[in-house]
Amino acid sequence: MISADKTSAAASLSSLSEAQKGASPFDLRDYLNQRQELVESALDASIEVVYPEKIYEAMRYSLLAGGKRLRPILCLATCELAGGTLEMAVPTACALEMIHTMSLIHDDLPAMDNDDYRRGKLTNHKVFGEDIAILAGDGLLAYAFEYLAIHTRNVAPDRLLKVVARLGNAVAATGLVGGQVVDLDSEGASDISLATLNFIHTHKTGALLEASVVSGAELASADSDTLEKLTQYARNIGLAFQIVDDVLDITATCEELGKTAGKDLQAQKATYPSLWGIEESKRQAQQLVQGAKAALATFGDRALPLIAIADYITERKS
Ligand code: GRG
Repeated sequence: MISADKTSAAASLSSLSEAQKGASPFDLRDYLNQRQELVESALDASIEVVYPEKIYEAMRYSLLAGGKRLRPILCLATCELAGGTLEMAVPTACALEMIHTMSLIHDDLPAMDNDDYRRGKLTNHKVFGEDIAILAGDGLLAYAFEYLAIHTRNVAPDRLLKVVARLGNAVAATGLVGGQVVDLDSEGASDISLATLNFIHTHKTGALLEASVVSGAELASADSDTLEKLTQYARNIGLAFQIVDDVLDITATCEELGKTAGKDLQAQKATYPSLWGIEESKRQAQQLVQGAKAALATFGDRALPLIAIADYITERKS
């Protein structure tokens, strides 16, 4: 797994084209709006409310509660970069958001982070109760795999199988679950090392972001060189994303975040700002983003959406 220090050393923009440096206009806002609309309508159509209504309503409540839709958008972007179509990647994009949403539902439970708000709304267990919230998470996780297996079209079966395995690996003890376990173990400890902090976040946050980036290209039957470069990009933005998340927990308001701000300090959690301070954390995030962009140098203008998304990660306010 990548460390912030190693990646920042690798950051070099010298080989980027003028367009990649930002000389050619790319309207990220317009791009994100269009992609978010596509993802919202695909997610809305993905789950019907049938008997027993309560569980489908709980699943839809969190799945359709907004959010930046970063993971599905990354998956769609890399599928296009690798020569695939949006249609090929939409079911996997939806599955990624289902998995992400289930992890948020479980993360917010009293047994975990015990949060009342998420995406500007009451958390799932506050509305439906803990029992149903656990089941809504389980339902979304299982349905994600069924959904992409049934609805994916025009993708080579061996590539689709690889995507299924990659998503499973990102969720399991090798990914989100493992990261969450070490995070829970580290709560209240004052001597968390950078290596442990990096382990937590490369697993809790980085694993699903990496799966989002790489699976899109995999669906388009990308070659191993492309997959390797996208993996480098993903690891850099994954860590940058978490560093920014930690900074925002200190500097942003509850309204901006749509969830309780200042939770890390309150829970005495080790974070990047607690190890490095806010300014150094921002500098490290910036360097990781430069490293992410450098990994895309050979793709030319095809990489413009991914480059703009990398910049957005450090500039975001929520
Ligand atoms: C996956 C089986 C399984 C269990 C879950 C609870 C848990 C195990 C893991 C925690 C994972 C977690 C909540 C990681 C935090 C990731 C993160 C930075 C979330 C915020 O992502 P954004 O900013 O949120 O993309 P939006 O709301 O915009 O989608």
